[in-house]
Amino acid sequence: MGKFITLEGGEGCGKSTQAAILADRLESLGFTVRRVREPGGTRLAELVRGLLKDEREDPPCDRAELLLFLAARAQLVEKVIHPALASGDWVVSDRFSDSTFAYQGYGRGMDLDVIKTANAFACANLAPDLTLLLDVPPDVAASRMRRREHATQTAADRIELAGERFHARLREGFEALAAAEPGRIIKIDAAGRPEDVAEGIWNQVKRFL
Ligand code: T5A
Repeated sequence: MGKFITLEGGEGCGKSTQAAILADRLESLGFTVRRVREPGGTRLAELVRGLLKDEREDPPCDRAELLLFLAARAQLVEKVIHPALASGDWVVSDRFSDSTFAYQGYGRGMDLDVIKTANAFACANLAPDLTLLLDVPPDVAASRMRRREHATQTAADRIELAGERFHARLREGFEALAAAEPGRIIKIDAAGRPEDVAEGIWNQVKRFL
């Protein structure tokens, strides 16, 4: 089996940037790497992603939101992640189950035990070998998001607009998840330059080589 690495954190913490750097570095060492994002990564899951991020006229209620994230995950695990790991490839995922606990559990206030059971079913009990939790102070994340919105002329999506208190609960949620599983979830200071953050990540990943 290959290794399954996930990157987690709040909005604008730099996951996508770091997922790309990590995948490139692993590939340069000869590993075959499948890079995916959640929600997304298959045609069906990308369609669900569009609904989750952008549906404003009939936004999903909390239970529907949870089930849509899990439906997208089930499809990604079945069609992409499991086959890749089984053939010995590495998988680097931009978000996975911990986001559901943080956003739908701590953020929306849904029952964590319900999420645990439903999530285990959705991903057939697959858990990452290593999760890198990118931590940035909220003001740094907010200014990165503003800069990106300005540069790409895009607007914040439905979840990004959930409000300051929601995002503060997420951060607490991720902290609690990391404290509960210190062997798997490693917190990385992600406020610095991309190359410094990448080095912190690499120091954790290289023990799996
Ligand atoms: N969600 C997801 C749930 O609610 N439940 C779930 O179960 C799951 C799986 C996904 C949304 O869905 C939610 C969470 C999200 O709200 P998304 O668009 O994938 O939506 O959102 P994010 O995952 O938050 O991804 P983002 O692209 O918004 O943020 P990233 O990937 O963390 O950040 P990144 O790398 O794109 O960087 C943001 C900006 O900062 C710059 C980048 O160039 C970019 O412009 N940057 C830095 N600038 C300075 N220093 C650094 N070190 C920098 N690193 C990046």
